[in-house]
Amino acid sequence: MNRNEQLIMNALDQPDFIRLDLREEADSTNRIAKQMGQDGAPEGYLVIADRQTAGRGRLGRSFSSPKGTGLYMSLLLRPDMPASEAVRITAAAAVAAAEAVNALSGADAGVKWVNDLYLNGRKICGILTESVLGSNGDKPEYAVLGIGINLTEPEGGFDASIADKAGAIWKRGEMPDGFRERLAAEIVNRFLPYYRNLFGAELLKRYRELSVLPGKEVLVYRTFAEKEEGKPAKVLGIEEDFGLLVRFEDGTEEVLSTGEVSLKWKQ
Ligand code: BT5
Repeated sequence: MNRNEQLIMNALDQPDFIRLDLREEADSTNRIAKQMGQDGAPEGYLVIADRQTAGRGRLGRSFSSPKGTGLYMSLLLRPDMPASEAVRITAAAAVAAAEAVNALSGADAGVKWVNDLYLNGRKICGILTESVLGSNGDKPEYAVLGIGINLTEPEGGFDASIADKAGAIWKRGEMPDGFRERLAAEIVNRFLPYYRNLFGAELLKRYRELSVLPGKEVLVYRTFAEKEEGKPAKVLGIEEDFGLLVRFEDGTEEVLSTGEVSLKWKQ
């Protein structure tokens, strides 16, 4: 075991649950973990890469993953629940990641529905849960939870395409040694109890407490087409199924569900 592996394993509450695979480079840690799921690996396989050459976001978008400045990790899960409830895994990861970031850095990161963390108005983390259906019914055969976090700003800044929205936990040069490894372990430590109780009240409560959107004005996009004009709405809250309750300008209310809309948060 190298030093970084040791740092992570030593910081885990349940090291026996995790099979750690640390890599210098990956195309996408989610792709690797999905392959492991396909090959029959048990729940708990965790792959972390120092950089990704083809980091993925939702809906074919990409996640910028430069070397040495971020935490890019994917955890293989075999959840015992309907695939339609996969949003709960994303929610559990968002809460766990926000709690871990804040506990270890003293920051005040919040959750932007449904799968992002924001700090000082900038996106510092994106989460991508991919579940693959089995042959029998609605239960996923496996799911992969992918988390990407910007620890520091890359040398020369973020890619031009995300420079106006991306942020990082630390200013360059201020990140403590071993932070990436401690953060990875802390996220897993905090995620597992929520994961084992995805329908419990605590997850919903913490998700609501950490959410930054309630009370805010947003623009709702339904098609993801570049030219679509967002429809202004006010966020009223988070529903029990993790849908987002909004009120449009004409007074109609609607619960938005993940995957169907994207939002622009007007600050
Ligand atoms: C996400 O998608 O934010 C989910 C990202 C998940 C990344 C992790 S890294 C480990 C694992 N392996 C993978 O291949 N993926 C997962 P979405 O909500 O669709 O947001 C994508 C959008 O965020 C892009 O279109 C950009 O606008 C923006 N973006 C891309 N890279 C970013 C970064 N490093 N920081 C902040 N914003 C970024």
